[in-house]
Amino acid sequence: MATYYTPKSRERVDRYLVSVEEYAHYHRNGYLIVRGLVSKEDIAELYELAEKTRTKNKKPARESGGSDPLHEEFLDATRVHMLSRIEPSAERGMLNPRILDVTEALIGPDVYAVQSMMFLNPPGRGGQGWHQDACYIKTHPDTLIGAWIALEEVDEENGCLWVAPGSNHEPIYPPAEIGGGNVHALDAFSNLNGVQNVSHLDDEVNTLSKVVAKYPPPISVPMQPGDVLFFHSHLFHRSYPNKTTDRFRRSYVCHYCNARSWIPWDHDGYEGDSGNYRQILARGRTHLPYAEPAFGTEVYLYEGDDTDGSVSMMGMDNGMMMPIGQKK
Ligand SMILES: O=C(O)CCC(=O)C(=O)O
Repeated sequence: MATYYTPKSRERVDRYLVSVEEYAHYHRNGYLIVRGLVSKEDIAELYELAEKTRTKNKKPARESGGSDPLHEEFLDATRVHMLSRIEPSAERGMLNPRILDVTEALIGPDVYAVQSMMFLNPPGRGGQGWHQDACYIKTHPDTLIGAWIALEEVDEENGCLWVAPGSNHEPIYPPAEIGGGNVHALDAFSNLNGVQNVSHLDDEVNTLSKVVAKYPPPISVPMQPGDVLFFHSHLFHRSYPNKTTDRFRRSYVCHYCNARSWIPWDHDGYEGDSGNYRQILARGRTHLPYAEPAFGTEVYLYEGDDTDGSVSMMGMDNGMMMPIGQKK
């Protein structure tokens, strides 16, 4: 007998409900901005963490990073990865229920929280050239989504994000330098050619800029604290260095995927086929390995019986589809 699975999230008074228009906008354009999604209190907690991180990470020694365009950025601690594994407030930020409400609708119902990055971007620093996130974090099936949370006002001056609307419909372009990298079904394409210098700030050397040029002009995404930009992992996006002399650009960026995807990535070192056991199950349920929140942040998992109120559709001899309910 079949087993049905129709998870329903637990109700909360502050639950964010995604509209049909928002869903369609995300899938059509590859991004969705939800204004004021994260409360002032929750932003204040993340801002405080950004400040703690910034003051702790001042001036590490510089070494040559070879050809990696992100190397200097890490040395200068303009961004710090995976604080969610060591800081309770970073875990709470990554598992923010209202952010998960949106990811549940866009890529769920089952959701893994995969990665967190704290961006500090002091004056003159930061920025990342055109790239697609699924090039860095592969998921099978391909379900990765980013959530970019503004911790303060961000605009073109201090280095907000830019997106190329509609470019989410492109495949992932294989980085030539690493022989293709994390690209799905590369051999199944006739003309998916390698690209150079992905993430490089200079469009002359970052050849993904040629793909971006096929689309209408990219748009900047100015945001206020608490606004969240959700973006598809195939979407071409970038940021510029902070051009101001007196402002930071603090933001918290997290990645999620459907919790039925394999994830050959665990950030701390690839250890084989699957890093799923390091990914936190944040919504729904999964048949795959998963981690629980290390600091006890509450997550709203599916607790029902698989057969609860489930209905499937079955084709009938007369050509109609008929709803049927069946217990296992
Ligand atoms: O915030 C930034 O400057 C870049 C972030 C980004 O591109 C990403 O998270 O994929």
